[in-house]
Amino acid sequence: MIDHPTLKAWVDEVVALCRPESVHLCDGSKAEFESLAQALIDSKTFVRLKRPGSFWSHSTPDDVARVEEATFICSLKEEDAGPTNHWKDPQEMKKILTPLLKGCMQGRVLYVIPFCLGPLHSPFSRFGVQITDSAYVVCNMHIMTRMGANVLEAMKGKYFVPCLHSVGAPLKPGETDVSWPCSKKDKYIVHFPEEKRVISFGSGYGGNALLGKKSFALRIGSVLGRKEGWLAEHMLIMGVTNPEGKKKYFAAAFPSACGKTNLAMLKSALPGWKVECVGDDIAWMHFRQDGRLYAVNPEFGFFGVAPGTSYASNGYAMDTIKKDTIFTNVALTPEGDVWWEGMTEVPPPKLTDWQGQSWTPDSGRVAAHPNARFTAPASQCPVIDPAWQDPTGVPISGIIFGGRRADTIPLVYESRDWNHGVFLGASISSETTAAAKGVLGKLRHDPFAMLPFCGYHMGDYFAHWIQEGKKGTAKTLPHIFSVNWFRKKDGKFLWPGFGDNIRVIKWMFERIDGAKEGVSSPIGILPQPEDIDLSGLKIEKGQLAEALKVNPVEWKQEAKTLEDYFPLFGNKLPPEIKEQLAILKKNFI
Ligand code: SAT
Ligand code: MN
Repeated sequence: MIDHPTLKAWVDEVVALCRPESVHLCDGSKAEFESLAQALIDSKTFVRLKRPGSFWSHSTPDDVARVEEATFICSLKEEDAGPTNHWKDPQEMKKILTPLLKGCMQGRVLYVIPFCLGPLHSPFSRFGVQITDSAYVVCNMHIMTRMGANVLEAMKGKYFVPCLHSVGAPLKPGETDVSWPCSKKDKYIVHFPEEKRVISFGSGYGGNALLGKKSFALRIGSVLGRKEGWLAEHMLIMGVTNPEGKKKYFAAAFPSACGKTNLAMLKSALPGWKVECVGDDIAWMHFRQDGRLYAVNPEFGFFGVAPGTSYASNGYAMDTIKKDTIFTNVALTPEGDVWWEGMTEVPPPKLTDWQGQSWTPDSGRVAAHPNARFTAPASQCPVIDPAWQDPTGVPISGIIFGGRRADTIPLVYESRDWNHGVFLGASISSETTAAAKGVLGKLRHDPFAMLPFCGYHMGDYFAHWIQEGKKGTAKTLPHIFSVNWFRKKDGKFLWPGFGDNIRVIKWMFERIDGAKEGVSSPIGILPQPEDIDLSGLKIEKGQLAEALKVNPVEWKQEAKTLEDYFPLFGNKLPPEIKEQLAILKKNFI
């Protein structure tokens, strides 16, 4: 049945351990999706929406986000996981996982999903196979990855990354299933970087269960990238065209739920400027012989944060999700449509909330979970870039690093060179969001927005970035920028954000072209305030200057915070980063 000896052997092994009732090899067809969706309607996991091909589902309250405390990098040596990851000896971890996996799929179907990250015949793409006992996961994987019969065919004789997933909720004979099966007790998201394997147990939530995404494309991907000489990054990819028709591509790293999807599909507030989307979450990037960096999006869909998404904030996302979309943990309207906070100014008078309870605006609680998600095909995005599936990738002219910071970090500045840019990436801090379980709004260091996603020692990761930069020249390397859309004064945002961010991107575009001078400052190159195009924008006088301000008191503190943080990486901290930190400190004496 499975014409791939290694795959067949692995499936047999998992069947013997997990004891499913049956095995289903996914072909990726529309008919398959439809029949699984029907089964999910029958088990009350899905409710069919009036949007064509779309479904509503809601999880249990304990399975709504990534579980960072239960995420492990089980490298052979502890020091290879580094100080930012949870580590356990692989053999020890297997001793924990094997009893949990034993019989864990009883009464369930074991689905085999062959998938490809990246365009099917690209030299940069990689194969994986996910085994899962969740039809909900299969439906999401249909949207998020290239998967099924043609992938299995292309995978013949080739290597694949085995990704094993179970919701960890075996069914006893005769027991009826719950609408959101998951383990109440044990959750483990485990990566074995040397074996290049993933085992995820106990959760059905996207980031924990769609293993092509964070687990493979980032955690295992970053390990592969280091070994093979490329970069797996938590970055959106977007194409920007100016009024003269000149186009440049940018990659931008922001922590989860900080507006990557909105930036990737930005609707320009400046006439004549256009943004097109290659990807909204992950970039796999390679330097080519020409010394330029090229990016592919390993994914095939968007798993975006729903709350806050509206025709005002991201009309293209709203159009993307008009059909063939799975909604998880949003609210349901009596007409069979969806709603979430921020979608409309006035909420509907009556809803079913994300926990399945009836809701009215005076209920005193949110209708949608703050980390509610939509899963939608990238091809449905009205501004999907024509080159989004180009097997060679798109050439990156600018890299952007950002976080959610109420103070200190100016709206935009540029690094002096590549190594300084790597320092900017390494220095990102951001307020925590609902994308991960835990406290909200707490400032934490999140280097390169990769804190939860780097599959190896973060100090080695910084060194890998420095090393990769040697493949280009000052002429061919992308310019590196830092942005902060979230700076506040007196509790109010200083910058309007969303479609107006094109004004900042325009400055970057012109900097790359050598058309704008820039002002040298102790932290890097700032725009002259008149170089940010404010035409047509109602903004209070002095507000831009405030957003761009470098406050020495705040920066002394920032330098001190970084000085306290970087020793975490011990002798793996590259001298280039130490040098950049010393320059920053010196500039503020
Ligand atoms: O849930 S995901 O991990 O896919 C989203 C995110 O946290 O970036
Ligand atoms: Mn993400």
